[in-house]
Amino acid sequence: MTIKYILIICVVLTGFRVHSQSSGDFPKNNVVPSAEQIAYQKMEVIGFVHFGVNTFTDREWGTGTEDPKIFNPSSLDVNQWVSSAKKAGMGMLIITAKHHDGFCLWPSEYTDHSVASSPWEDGKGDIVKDLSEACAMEGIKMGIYLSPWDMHEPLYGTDSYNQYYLNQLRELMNNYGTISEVWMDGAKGKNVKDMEYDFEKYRSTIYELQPGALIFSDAGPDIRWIGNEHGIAGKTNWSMLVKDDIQIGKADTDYLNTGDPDGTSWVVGECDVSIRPGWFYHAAQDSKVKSAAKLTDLYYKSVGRNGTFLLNIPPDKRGLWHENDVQELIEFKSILDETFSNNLALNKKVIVSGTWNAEEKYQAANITDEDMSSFWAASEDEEILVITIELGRKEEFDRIMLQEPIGYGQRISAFSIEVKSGKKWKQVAEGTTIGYKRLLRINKIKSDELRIHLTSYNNTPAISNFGLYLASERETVIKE
Ligand code: FUL
Repeated sequence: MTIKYILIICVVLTGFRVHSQSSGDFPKNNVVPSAEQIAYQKMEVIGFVHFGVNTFTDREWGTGTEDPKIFNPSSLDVNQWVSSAKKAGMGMLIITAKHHDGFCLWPSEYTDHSVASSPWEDGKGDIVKDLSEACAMEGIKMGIYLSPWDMHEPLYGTDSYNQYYLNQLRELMNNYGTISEVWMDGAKGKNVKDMEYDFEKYRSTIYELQPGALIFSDAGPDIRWIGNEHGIAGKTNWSMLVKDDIQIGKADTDYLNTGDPDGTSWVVGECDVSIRPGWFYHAAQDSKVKSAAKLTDLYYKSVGRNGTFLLNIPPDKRGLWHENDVQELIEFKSILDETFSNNLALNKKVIVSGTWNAEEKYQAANITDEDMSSFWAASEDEEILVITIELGRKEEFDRIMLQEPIGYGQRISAFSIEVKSGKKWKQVAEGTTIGYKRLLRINKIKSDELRIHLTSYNNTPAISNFGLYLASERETVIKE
């Protein structure tokens, strides 16, 4: 072979390589989450803290006429909340800095209806500050609930109230370190003065002062209400939404529950629920704390359906999370750990019919490596997508986990799972969306081989992780 031919071959080969590299990266969908939204979803479980004058009046909604002197927790200890939250695996705590009654848990310059007028710490205390310091110490994030509806503030109902709300937002966003989520509750009583909230300005102020914060409301823009207060996402749950037409407080709850496959913005669903019947502490509910098994069931219905689980634990009149609540929380975490600590599919063999651009980076083995940053991507235009997992020996299992690499968008809208039973294949589960995480509960079965069929998607599908587990016996609910 002459030098000339060798050169031509080299050029052609290099050319091919360059071509395959430049087209090598798996393309993203048009609608994808921000880095903050991905980090938020990975937290999975978040704590909510409803605390205020209602704790002392035994009410769920106050009146706005409460005397601040009634706010007097006898042994408030935010470290007890934070350390319990940490033990329960929570990544963030969101506090009701101001609930609908207008009473502020920090000494706001703009009202005397706050802890500054209470006997607690002789009016010199600041619960938001204490909590932000405790969270920073334990390495968990903090979020703020600041109710737009304010029953106490005389300006409410006038345009000047927007400025009052913005002033309080500025205090909270400026003085308490990093705030990771701001909760804008859409609730408002009947026969309340009309009030046009300037949500646009509220949002721009939050982003200006806390650029990494995510804003929650019915309409996002970053996190959306899941449409119920039971902690339950739709079995179909897209993280996309057409949010611009949604009116806070008047949203279509079914729409929020399932999201929208044609949505134009990424707005993750957050599933809020209280560990007790009420959001605030009532001694009469000490015996009605949700059991660890019930909380586990809700984990499957929130995190296991591509949402986050926002669980409220209200401090009591002492200012502590009640022993009953803490006990169930810790047990809940221990059940999850037991169930999910032994992934029977870890590093097991995966067989697929093709890989995107035949690139090693997107190889099938990424599905069973428990690494969320690696994934398998299907080859383009392939019609029938089957992933086979060989366990190498018979294993007993009843829980299945699937994850998509959501940084590339949410793609899959139908899948089914079969298990080899003798010489036959038996379908054990089917579903629609996957997203960040999909958990499936099936009856206990023994097998050494499974098949995942991806049957509908809006773009070439990809799977980040597949897991297989045997549930802790302390889980009582077995089926979807
Ligand atoms: C609702 C409020 O009215 C409840 O009191 C509670 O704060 C819940 C989380 O949101 O809209």
